[in-house]
Parts: sequence; structure tokens; C-alpha cells
Amino acid sequence: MNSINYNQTVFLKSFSNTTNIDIKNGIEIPFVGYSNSGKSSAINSLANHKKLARSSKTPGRTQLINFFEVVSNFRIVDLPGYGYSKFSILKKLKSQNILYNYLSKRKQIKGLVLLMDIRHPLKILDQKIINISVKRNIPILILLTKCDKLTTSQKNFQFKIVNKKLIQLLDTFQIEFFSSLKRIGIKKLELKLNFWYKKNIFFE
Ligand SMILES: Nc1nc2c(ncn2[C@@H]2O[C@H](COP(=O)(O)OP(=O)(O)OP(=O)(O)O)[C@@H](O)[C@H]2O)c(=O)[nH]1
Ligand SMILES: [Mg+2]
Repeated sequence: MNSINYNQTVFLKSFSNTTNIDIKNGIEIPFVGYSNSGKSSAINSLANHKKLARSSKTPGRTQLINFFEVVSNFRIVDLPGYGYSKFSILKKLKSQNILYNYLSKRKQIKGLVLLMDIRHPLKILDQKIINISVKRNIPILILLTKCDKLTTSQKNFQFKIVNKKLIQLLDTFQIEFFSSLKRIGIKKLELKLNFWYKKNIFFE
């Protein structure tokens, strides 16, 4: 099989909750993380398309479950971020519920990209996502985002902390530095997505 061209990724459809999702075939990889961690930007960098997924300086930009098709039967999913402090409790709970429901129920999920700002990794809701993935046996790729904001030694320090904590939570995992701004880690992300695609699509 030729390698996948992520530049051809197109927007497919948005949904306000899991029960509305009418896409059945194929596999999908959600991008999950705190609000403002850089999920939409990462999808745009991967696809080499500045406005594919809506990114914004204001946290809470993504409020729906947004599906993008990479190739037929292979999707990436941009989700609302969690933890935006200016949202009301009710709005926060609603968007967290959308996320937990989606992650707990969708059988099409075959891998998960967890994005964490390298300066604030593994906060409480990140750990909750990890627990859901462990329960469902969904493999995780961790991206330490906005790594352009730190020096090499600061980056390595953060990496070690995350690695040490994850060993206690997960059997297998992969952690990568990532920067949409400096285009760091995009190849690693592509390789992982390719791997999940090839591993699962033939069994469809
Ligand atoms: N310095 C730097 N800034 C980044 C990077 N990636 C994203 N940002 C900025 O961080 C802010 C949030 O990015 P988004 O991609 O919208 O974040 P998100 O996780 O999709 O946020 P929600 O939709 O609210 O959940 C924007 O101002 C981006 O320009 C990066 O690699 N480096
Ligand atoms: Mg977003």
C-alpha cells in the first residue's frame, strides 16, 4: 500500500453528540486534550491546511465532534477540549459528557492522540482519558505540544516527568515532542496514524 497523503484530508461532518453520529464503516482516531492544548492546530499541521479545523487563541473554540476523512474509511476526529475555566459548570459538564460518551462507546476508535501542553502535562482530566483508553484497550500516542516554548533541557525535564508517571498508568505508550508552529513531531504523528490504519483496516 502506498503511504497515506494527509494533505488530502477533508472535512466530513460535525455532530453535537455521539448518538447522532451516522458514520458506521471504517476506523477513526480522536485528538483529545485540554482546551487550548493545540488539537485543531495539530490537525491543520498534519493536513498542511491552515483552516481545516478551527483553531483559536480563545479556549473553547471547538464545540462539536468534528470528523475529517483522510482516505476512505479512515478518519481523524477533532473534539471539544476539556477544562476551559470560563465556561459555566453546566457547559463544562456537557462537553465532558459528550467526550466521555464518544470515547466509551465508539467501536470505530482504534487509537487515540492525547495532546498536552508540554508546560502543563498529565492533569486530572488527562488521566481520566487515559483510564478510559486503558479500559477499552485503545492505544495512545502522547503529544507534548507547544514544545517551541521551551529550551531543550526544559523539554527533556518535562519528558522524563511524563514518562515516569505514564509507566504507572499504561503498559505501552509513545510520547513525542510536538509543535505545530515549528512543525516538530508531524512525521512521528503520521507514522503512528499509518501504523494504526494498516493494523486495523484489513480486518474491517
Ligand atoms: N507556540 C505555539 N502555539 C500553538 C501551537 N499549537 C497551537 N498553538 C496556539 O494555541 C492556541 C490554541 O490552539 P488550538 O489548536 O485552537 O487548540 P485546541 O486544543 O483545538 O483548543 P479547543 O478547541 O479550545 O479545545 C492557538 O492560539 C494556537 O495558535 C504550537 O505548536 N506552538
Ligand atoms: Mg479545537
